[in-house]
Amino acid sequence: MPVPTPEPAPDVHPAWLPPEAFRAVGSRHTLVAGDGKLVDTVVGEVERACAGHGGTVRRATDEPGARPADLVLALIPALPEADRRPGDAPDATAASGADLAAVHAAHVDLAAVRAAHVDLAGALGAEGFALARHGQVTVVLADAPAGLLYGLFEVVRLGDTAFGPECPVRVHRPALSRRMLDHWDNVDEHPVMGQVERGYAGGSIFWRDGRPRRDRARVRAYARLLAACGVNAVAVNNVNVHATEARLLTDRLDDVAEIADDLRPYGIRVHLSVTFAAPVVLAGLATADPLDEAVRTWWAETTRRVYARIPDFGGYVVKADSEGQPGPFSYGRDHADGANLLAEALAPYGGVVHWRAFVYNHRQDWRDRSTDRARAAFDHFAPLDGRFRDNVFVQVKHGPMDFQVREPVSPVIAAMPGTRLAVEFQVTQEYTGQQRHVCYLAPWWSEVLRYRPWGEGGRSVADVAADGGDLVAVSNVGDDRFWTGHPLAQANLYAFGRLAWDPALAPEAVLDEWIDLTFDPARSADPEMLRRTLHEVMDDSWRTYERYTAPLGVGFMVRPGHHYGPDVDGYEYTPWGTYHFADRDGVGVDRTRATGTGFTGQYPPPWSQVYESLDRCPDELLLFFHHVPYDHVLHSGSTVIQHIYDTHFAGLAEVIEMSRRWESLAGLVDPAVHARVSERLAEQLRCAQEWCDQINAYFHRKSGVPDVRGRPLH
Ligand code: GCW
Repeated sequence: MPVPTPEPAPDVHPAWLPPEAFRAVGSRHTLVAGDGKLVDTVVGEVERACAGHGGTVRRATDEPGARPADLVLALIPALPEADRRPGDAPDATAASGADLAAVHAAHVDLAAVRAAHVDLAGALGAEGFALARHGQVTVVLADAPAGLLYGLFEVVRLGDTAFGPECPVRVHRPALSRRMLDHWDNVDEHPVMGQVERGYAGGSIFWRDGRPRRDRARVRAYARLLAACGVNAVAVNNVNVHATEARLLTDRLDDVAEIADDLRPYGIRVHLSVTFAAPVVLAGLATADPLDEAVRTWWAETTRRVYARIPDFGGYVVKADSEGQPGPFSYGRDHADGANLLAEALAPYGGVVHWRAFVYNHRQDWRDRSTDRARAAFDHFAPLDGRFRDNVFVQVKHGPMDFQVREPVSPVIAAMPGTRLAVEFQVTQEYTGQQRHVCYLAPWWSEVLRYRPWGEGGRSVADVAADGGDLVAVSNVGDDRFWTGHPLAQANLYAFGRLAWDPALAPEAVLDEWIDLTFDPARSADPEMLRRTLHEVMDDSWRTYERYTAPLGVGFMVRPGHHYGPDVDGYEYTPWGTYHFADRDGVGVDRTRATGTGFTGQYPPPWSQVYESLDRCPDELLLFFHHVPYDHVLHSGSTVIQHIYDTHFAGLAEVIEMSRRWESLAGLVDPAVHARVSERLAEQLRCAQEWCDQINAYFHRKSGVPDVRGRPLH
């Protein structure tokens, strides 16, 4: 039975899957070979596409169609064996003319398709697929149903190009086997954090007022969008687990199962954030000590029940001993003890623990210069390397602080060769404009993924994550009609999925894909201008945001609490460990081994030396690693103080230009999208002006150094 595709309310924006994106598939004739739930989803998708565009779809087991197939989507094991000796099988990249003829004959010769690709069988894995063009027929082959689903979405992405001239077989396999989103969604609205902690797109897509939302079509539509960009795992509740949310593990498990049912047809597994104190708060045990026998038994039994209800359940996410969440420290145990307790309970079912490394002292004395929050994750976790069970993923924020617009890569990523690591990104724009500012984050993530902790020639962050680890991001989605509040922030969600599938993709190329799917420029009055302008607005928007906010990697300078807008000293005298130390002479945090906190020593060479050295430290991270006088000369030739003035004026000017460009798209994009983005740009402009003025005024007043260009500094 084909799975019907979800139909959310008509005012919900289709994001990157508008009906037009399916024109190339839906106007053709498709044959599907194979069985399974996800194959049913594939058939449902193609049926819907055909209903809108006039094509047909049939299964290999149906009566032969009247028309030749243009597209074959087939599980290799479902194809009939060719009646030939192995030596006769043509090679995969160059099927013989006879095979080509057979493939595009009215009744596609599926045996010939199989024979042509005999070497791919078993090599594509659980999610991979191969795309080939045989004469007039496009063929997608997979070993397993998920591969067929991803293959279909690749064909959608390619559009008519997928049906172009013959080309060599292209094999696609995800670099990372788990590509996961964490939702910081609360079941009950939290008095301070609301329904979604750090959510900027309305309410939760999963929960409302203490219950699962009744709008299941919306959840299914979300699953569909995620599958189309490659995401295959979702944690459905906040890592800060409050009282109601704790119960999702036990008496509210049916609610989780309901979401799992909605996500499953698109190959997405559900994970749950749990509280480490669960045995105490849910079962009344006297302790949650990970080495206590009764605690172990409780987790084992509770987990058994979870799997009895949700057989494909993914596992637990845990924030322990962090920002007030309970953890093993209360019992004199460490994070390995804690993580292994849950891992042991999950292991019989193939489940995993994502144990977060975001552990630091959030009650720091600001007078104490020796404590360095940047050091904390490494100090806690690196010594535990090798002690975690095989189904534990230590989940590390990509930077050592907290999703600032610029940070170095976390040294933890290079410090735990004996541990599976999940690298964590933040798609929700907590510190990058809160989905009121345009800030396309893929260039930033791409930089992180390509960074080589051991220097040129060594492995990259993406390599480390791919080697037994995974990639996780905090979602930016809510029940807003544009999904992400700012319509252009959809691109960040799309890009996260695509980079997790293939970290080598270029951010501009990913943006191209997103633009083509979402805006269908080919059908607009001016395709070239539409594409170009969207690139102009978005490509460099992360660097623009960096220019008008905290300079040179120093971070924070945001309003405490909600983290929006400038407040240079907002965090300076707080317990949070987020300081810039600006005084009349200079600014920045000395994290050197020679005179500072020693954080640079957490990196392997060459970076331990590069960051230590004032001469070699990259400009953009200078104030993260060094405290320097305002007249310190950067590699760029500018002084620090002049750089601050110049970049802030430049960033503001770029936002003005961005707004002008966006206005020029009126009439070329959906008016509702245009209006929403214009409204957000007005706020971005107001806020960028505020940043520019406050930062410049602040540093002018501190330093007394005038702007060499004589601009107003207030
Ligand atoms: O960046 C901080 C956020 C918190 C968040 C925390 C975390 C879920 O301000 O809201 O809590 O990170 O990552 O756990």
